[in-house]
Amino acid sequence: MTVTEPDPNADPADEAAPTPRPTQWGVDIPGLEAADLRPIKWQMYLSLSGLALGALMGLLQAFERLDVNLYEEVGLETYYQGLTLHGVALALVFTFTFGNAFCSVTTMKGFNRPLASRALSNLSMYLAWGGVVLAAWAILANKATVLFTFYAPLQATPAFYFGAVLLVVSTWLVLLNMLLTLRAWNRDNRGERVPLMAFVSIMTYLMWFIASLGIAIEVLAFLIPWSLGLTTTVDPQFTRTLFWFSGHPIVYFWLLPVYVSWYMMLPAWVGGKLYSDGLTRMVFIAFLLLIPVGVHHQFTDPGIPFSSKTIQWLLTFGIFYPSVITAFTIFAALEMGARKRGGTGLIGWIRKLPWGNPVVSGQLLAGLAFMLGGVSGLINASYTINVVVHNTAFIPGHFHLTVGTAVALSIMAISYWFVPYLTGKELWGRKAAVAQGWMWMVGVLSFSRGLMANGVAGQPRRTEINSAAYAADHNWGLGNVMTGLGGLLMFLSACVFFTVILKTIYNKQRVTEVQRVPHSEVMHGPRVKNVLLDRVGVWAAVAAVLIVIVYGELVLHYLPLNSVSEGIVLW
Ligand code: HAS
Ligand code: CU
Repeated sequence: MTVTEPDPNADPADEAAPTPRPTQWGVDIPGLEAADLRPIKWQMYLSLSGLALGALMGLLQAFERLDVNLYEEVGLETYYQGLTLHGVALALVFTFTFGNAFCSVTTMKGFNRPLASRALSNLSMYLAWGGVVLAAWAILANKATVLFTFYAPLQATPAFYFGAVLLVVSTWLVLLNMLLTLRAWNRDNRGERVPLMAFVSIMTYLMWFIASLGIAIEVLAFLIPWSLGLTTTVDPQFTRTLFWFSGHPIVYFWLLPVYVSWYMMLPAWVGGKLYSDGLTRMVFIAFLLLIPVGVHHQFTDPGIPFSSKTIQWLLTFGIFYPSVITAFTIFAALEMGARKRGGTGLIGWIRKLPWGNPVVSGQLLAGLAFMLGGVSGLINASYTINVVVHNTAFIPGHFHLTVGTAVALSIMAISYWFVPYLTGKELWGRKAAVAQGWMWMVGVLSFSRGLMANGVAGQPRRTEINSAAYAADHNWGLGNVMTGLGGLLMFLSACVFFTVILKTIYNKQRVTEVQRVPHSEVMHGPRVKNVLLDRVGVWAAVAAVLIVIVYGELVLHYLPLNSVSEGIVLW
């Protein structure tokens, strides 16, 4: 199998130039070899392992809402140990390593060349696996039941924090590799606009790199020395503030790889076009600039000045905006594609979208769920209404529509293209894959509705409800059943997903044609004069200045530190 797309760097005079060395099944990036894809494939396998473990814990949580407690049966000590596994496996492992794999490929496709350093790709993959094994051991040994936010003064064993560090460093190495590739590409293509697909991938990782510095300082300067016993006390409020500095943009680090797919691939899959090159760049730049909004997770925290809460509350409404542009852009692309396929009417065209393609239908459903996720995000972000929903079941209701569906269901749908791309195996069970997306969607609508209703009725989040003495005084029965049954359906959907994926990986039938990274056509742009939009370094500098202003104000009000808390172990 050889690559059929012309190599733009090839000398046109040299007709006989050999096509780039093919991989074992042939992919569409010139010069790419199987060894370049191997670390990417193993990042993806780690991601899927995270999803599997997280989904299993989700099943136990769904049963808990139905008053069936299975934790001891599977060898876990407590509900909270299961919840920690669930959060870490899904929010940190599944998402990060998918991004590492997927954005590496989209960067290569954008630049039409392999990443600059195969060694860095390999190192990133080994660090990710090493970190996850360390942290998983700590949690499974019940030495780190600190939930995915690991708030001090809950204190985990050092292995947990070291594992988290390695996983984060793996993402930094992916960025480094992207930047080296950008530099090499710039050298060969002086004066040209940075290809959009590469640009949005790099912006995703640049945003995350800057955002991750909060957690890096929290863990390296405070939590690790404290859990090693080198220091005895920490300031829980300050470490929490560092956590949320990264903890808000982390949700965009989960989301933006999916946005890369929605912008750069979905239009191609449905036969539409991406509306504007410049607007797309601006959306990703906005996510980079509006990093400092983490205090919207701390509206009810004491010790954070009202001024900081107000500034970050306003900026939170700013960060809502690029997602509204995204909704507009994606709808435009979908409508264009559907009308070309004969779709008519104000909304009747929706039926003409390629619903039979699991890669598309899963992402469409994920997008629909995200509209509800976005609305509930606005509810959370509204300073005064936050008091009603904060720390209630409403919040997991919100984030299972966002990360739990917009992101997770999109990743599952993308996998139906990506796993065949990485393995050269034909997708097994298309119809089952389509059904899987619908099962998830129906499941999450019931699941999140149950949580949100109960949250408004005062049900706390992160609580083993069936053993709470006060539960009997509340009218939470229906909500719990909706949550429990919805969660069960989501688990069954995950089972179908893994059946399809495993059958694909072990499929004897290889793909028969060159595997392509879908690439949207753009209606408007890029224009030569908009070159400022490509300046990765300039935007990083502007983002840094904004962060210093916004968090500088907070830190100046906050200091001196109040390090009074020794570590506690509640489990
Ligand atoms: Fe959030 C808490 C506010 C987005 C995740 N959020 C959380 C937590 C998580 C989370 C995990 O202001 C809990 C953390 C914890 O453990 O404590 N969130 C927002 C706002 C947005 C938002 C304003 N959240 C997300 C995303 C997440 C995520 C994205 C994960 C990926 N969130 C909050 C606040 C809190 C919070 C407060 C703290 C609450 C508290 O008190 O603790 C916005 O970014 C949302 C913008 C979204 C939109 C929707 C656009 C719609 C699109 C779909 C287009 C349709 C398509 C399909 C493609 C404006 C783009 C069409 C299909 C057809 C068939 C036609
Ligand atoms: Cu947030």
